[in-house]
This record gives sequence, C-alpha cells and structure tokens, in this order.
Amino acid sequence: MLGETKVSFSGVQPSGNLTIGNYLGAIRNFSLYSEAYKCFYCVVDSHAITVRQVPAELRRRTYETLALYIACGLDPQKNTLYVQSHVHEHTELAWILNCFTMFGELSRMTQFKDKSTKHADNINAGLFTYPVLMASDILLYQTDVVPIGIDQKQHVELCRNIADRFNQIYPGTFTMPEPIIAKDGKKIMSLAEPTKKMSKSDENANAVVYILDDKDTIIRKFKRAVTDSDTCVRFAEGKDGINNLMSIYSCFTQKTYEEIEREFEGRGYGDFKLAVGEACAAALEPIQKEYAKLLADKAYLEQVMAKGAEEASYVARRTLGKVKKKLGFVIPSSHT
Ligand code: AQP
Repeated sequence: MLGETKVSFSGVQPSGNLTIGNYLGAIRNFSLYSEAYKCFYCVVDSHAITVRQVPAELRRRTYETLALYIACGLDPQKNTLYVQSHVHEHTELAWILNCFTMFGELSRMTQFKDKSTKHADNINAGLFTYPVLMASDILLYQTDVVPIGIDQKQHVELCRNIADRFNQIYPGTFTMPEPIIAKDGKKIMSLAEPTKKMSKSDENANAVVYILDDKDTIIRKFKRAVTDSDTCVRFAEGKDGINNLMSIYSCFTQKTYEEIEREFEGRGYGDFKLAVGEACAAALEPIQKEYAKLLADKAYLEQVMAKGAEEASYVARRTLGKVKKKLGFVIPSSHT
C-alpha cells in the first residue's frame, strides 16, 4: 500500500513471443486494477536472462512486450509501464533478500526443477534465485495484489514468506502481497500435450497459440489440437484436450461450460475446434491492429518506458532506502 492507495504489480518475461496463456492468465487481468489501484507492470528482462537469450531478440521482444501491454488495454497514463533493468533497485534489493531466503525453500520451487531439466547444460545460480528477484520486484512497490497465472503462485507464496521473515526482524517494512489468480484462464495448456502448460518457449510452435498469430494460423493450430477418441464436447476428468479448449472458448466468449456443452450437443469435435479458433482470432484481432501501430512508433515506446522507469524508480528508491536503514547500512549524506 502506498499511502491510502492499494498497489498492483506484475510482469512478463520477454523470453519468446507471448501466448494466449500469458494473455488469459495474466495480461488481460492487469487492467482490472488500473482505475482503483496504483499499477506497476514491467517487462522482466532480468528474469529472462536466467535462460540464454539472443541479444538482438531480447531487445526486440522487450519493445514488443511493452507494445503488447498497451495494445491489450493498459493505458500508460493510468499504469506505470517500464522495463525491469531500467530500475536498478530490483537487483539491489534482490541481493539483500537473498540473505533472508533459505536454500531449502528455493530447492522446493517446481519451476526451478522444471527449468533445470529443460536447460540441463545451464543450471545457473540465477535460475535458482529467480524467485528472490521476483520477491524483490513485488516488495519494492509495497504491493497488495499480484495478478498471475497459477504456475507463479508458488513464487508469490515464497515472496510472502520472505516478507514475513524480514518484517518479523524489522517490523513494518513490507506490505504483504496477495496472489490474484483468475478463475478462468489460470492455466492454459499446450495444444499438443494438454497435460503440459502452454509456454512461449515451447519448441513446438503448433502447441502454442501466440497473441500475434494470424487467423488462418490460429484456426489451423486449433484444428490440430490433441483431443481424445470420444466425440462429445463435455468437461470431464481425463478429457484434458477438450477441457483446455472449453476453458479457452469460455475465456473468449464468456460462455459457461454448461452453455458450451449445450451449444455443441450432437456436433463433433471438428465444429467445436473451428468455433474455438474463430472466437480466439476475433478477440485477438483488435489487439493485433493496435499492436502494429504501436510497434511502428519506437519513439513513443521509448517515451513510455522512460516515464515508467522514472515513476517506478521514485517508489523503489524509497523502499530500498527504508530497507537499508533498517538493516543498519550507513546511508551516504548525499542520499538523505
Ligand atoms: N499457460 C499459461 N496459462 C495461464 N497463465 C500463464 N502464464 C504463463 N503461461 C501461462 C502467466 O503469464 C505471466 C507471465 O509469465 P512469465 O513470462 O513471467 O513466465 P512463465 O510463467 O514461465 O511463462 P511462459 O510463457 O511459460 O514463459 P517461458 O516459456 O519463458 O518460461 C505469469 O503470470 C504466468 O503465470
């Protein structure tokens, strides 16, 4: 909480082309807080380098992710939109919080286990301490709510443990953040392996629907989506592929599962997959149009990032100063 105003914070890594999972699980929900909360949404480039990135691609995707934030409805006048590495307090607080985080806690993080298996040749310390940087992102802004997909819930729970531990020793330092996980779209699954989360870094492009895919591509990907040998569109245990498509269709049409089952009663999977593809393409079309305009104006995006970094730095500096004082660091007279 900043004064009387509640705070929302979240971020997305520019580690690939953004997917409908990133949109439905996270970005779409960011704007729910824009009116009543002070909102900080950043492009978390420092997190992205826990996995090797091609520099030119990382740079391009940082602009693209920012443009997508705005195209998805985040007004830079109402939300502080910025790039994580432009506010050095994130990494500075992360070091301090590393000293309040236990090795055993980090060892239990499922994302670390998954990513170490996926990137067995590069199990670096940053991959291990990723959740500490995330805790620092959140706590710097005295955040009340963190809108995220369910895969990030464990990291926010760890952040709460770190904040609690720090507050026990140095009372009143950090606001305790709450993870906010949308009821619909909290975990969109891969179209090729529906027991696995849809991820922007998936090597199989057919498993993933990107926010910027064109209509034909979207429909083709949904047509190929793995389902089951049944023919009935209904939400049931063991029907992971259909359950996933129903969840996506529900997110894009606001229809309930009962309404979807009635709509496709007596019709095959082919009709259903086409309808999901069309609903998804129709919802993404206005975002894609707005995105194309924004991306063509690099100067505007740079202006947004500069303004965002200035606003974010102001708050981040205050929290970091408070933390340093509580720890007993000598504050240089030029900083007081
Ligand atoms: N499939 C998903 N369904 C719902 N929400 C999702 N999110 C990611 N995938 C899904 C949410 O998107 C936000 C940003 O995620 P991130 O970029 O910080 O990292 P991630 O969770 O690791 O996402 P990816 O797409 O799987 O990235 P890579 O492939 O680079 O690891 C988060 O709120 C996340 O929950």
